[in-house]
Amino acid sequence: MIKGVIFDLDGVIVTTDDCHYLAWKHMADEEGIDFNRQINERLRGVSRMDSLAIILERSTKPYSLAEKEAMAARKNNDYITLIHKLTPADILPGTLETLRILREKGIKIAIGSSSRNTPVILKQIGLADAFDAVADGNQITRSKPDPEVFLLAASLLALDPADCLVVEDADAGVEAACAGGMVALGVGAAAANPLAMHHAHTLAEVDWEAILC
Ligand code: B16
Ligand code: MG
Repeated sequence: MIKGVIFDLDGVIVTTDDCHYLAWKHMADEEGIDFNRQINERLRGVSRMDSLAIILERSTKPYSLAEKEAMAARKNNDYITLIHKLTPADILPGTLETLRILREKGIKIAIGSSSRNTPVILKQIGLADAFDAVADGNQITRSKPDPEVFLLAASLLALDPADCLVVEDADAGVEAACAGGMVALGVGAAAANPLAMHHAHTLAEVDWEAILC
């Protein structure tokens, strides 16, 4: 029986795809590295340094760890400028109604995000106090597809992972949920993921009665 729902943030609650894309693109252009929206899709749910490693697949130049950290920091500075423009209008369709339904049913709700910018994003969209627990990239050492962030969210909710459902837009996140012994609802880019037990294009389409029964 589902007692808790753990939401991924980027791509599920709010769309930050463009902010990530523009910030990585700026950094890649400065370094003369080929980067496009197709490669950006591979960064979904992946940590900042793992994202940089994917981008550097197109570079022949050897970068030291210090240089890589500086590149990631440059990207993040641009990204922070962009996410400070987010407002509650950027909350994805069906999100607020979903949170209301789950609260009404007594289901606990949490965030399980790879993003170290989770606190800023939640503040910008006015949902800083909307969840019973927040697990994010600041509290974990292993990024999705490792289940660490979702296991942390379940433990913060004081729930058994088997009693939690994870909502994810990334294949790496669906994999992480399954590896943690949770069922997944794939949305957006993960709407057709075969590992997810439930599927929907957006939260607005989800039949919670059917999922929670
Ligand atoms: P940051 P999620 C993920 O968030 C994004 O999908 C991914 O593209 C990003 O690289 C990662 O957060 C790290 O983000 O640089 O802000 O720490 O989908 O797990 O909510
Ligand atoms: Mg995501």
